[in-house]
Amino acid sequence: MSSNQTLKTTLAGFHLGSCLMNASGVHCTDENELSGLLNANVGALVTKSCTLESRTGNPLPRYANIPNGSINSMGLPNHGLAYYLEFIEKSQYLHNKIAILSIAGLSKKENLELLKNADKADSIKLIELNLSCPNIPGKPQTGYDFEASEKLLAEAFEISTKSVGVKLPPYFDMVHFESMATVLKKFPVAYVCCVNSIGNALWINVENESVVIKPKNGFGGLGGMYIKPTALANVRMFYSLLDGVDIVGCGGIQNGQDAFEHILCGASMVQIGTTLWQEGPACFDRISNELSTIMQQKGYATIDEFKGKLKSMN
Ligand code: RRO
Repeated sequence: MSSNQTLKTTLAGFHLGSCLMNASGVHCTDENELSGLLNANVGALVTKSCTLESRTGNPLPRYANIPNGSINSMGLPNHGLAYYLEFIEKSQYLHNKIAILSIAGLSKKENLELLKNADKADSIKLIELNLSCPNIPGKPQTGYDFEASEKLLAEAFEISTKSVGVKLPPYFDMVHFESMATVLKKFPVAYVCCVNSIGNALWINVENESVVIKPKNGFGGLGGMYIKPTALANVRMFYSLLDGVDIVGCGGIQNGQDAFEHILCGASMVQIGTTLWQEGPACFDRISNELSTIMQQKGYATIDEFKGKLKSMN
């Protein structure tokens, strides 16, 4: 990295050394993976979304790499809240990075219980409430139900004294962007992460005329290159609609240019999912270098100089 380019950012008031981090679900389910992120070139890390008790998740194979992307139906496999609380407690004074706890209860009641328990842990500074898991058979994505989202957030912000951000599903309709923004404006959300995988996609292996993952007859969350334009649109819309709320961009970031585009749309931080799965934590060095080079070529010393500054044509 060139010495006068910096990828420093702030997220929910926390000053971070880099605007890159993992996307929840990738390289963050067990302690080994999480430790790998503590040692990686990231400004923050987020745990696998957790439930109160551990879960084995959906049957294998439940993740497949596809050309320039991924499809998954993991089904929320995780070690349970206590495991992630313990990891964050142990690592809180290490490595100068913030560790974000991601939670994804299977009901409002479970989400509130997760928040109540996390509230007792001093080491927890920031929580990502996942409103968008697409892979639990029979459970809709909360973020597509605006009334349910509002009810959950009302009680969540009543219970929690922590900073709480939300991870949203992708939206595809202007009315839906506005409906969710109207809900979010009622609460002191610490940040908004756009987007989770595009739910219930289907990838086909033509050679054997088969789906490529086992759960849900092959339906799963799509990640990678295919979702970048949708992710950018979501980042841009929520950046515009939610004045002053930090946006975290996630979706289709394979290289420094993709990260640059997310920041140009308004992201303060970017999460890497599919690329991290495929390359491991070394991807953060590569993408940091590529982003710094683009910034240098364009004469930007900090990300704040271009964050949100996407130009319109009129
Ligand atoms: O575990 C999963 O199946 C999963 C989750 Br919780 C999520 O939020 N997003 C995703 O693509 N997979």
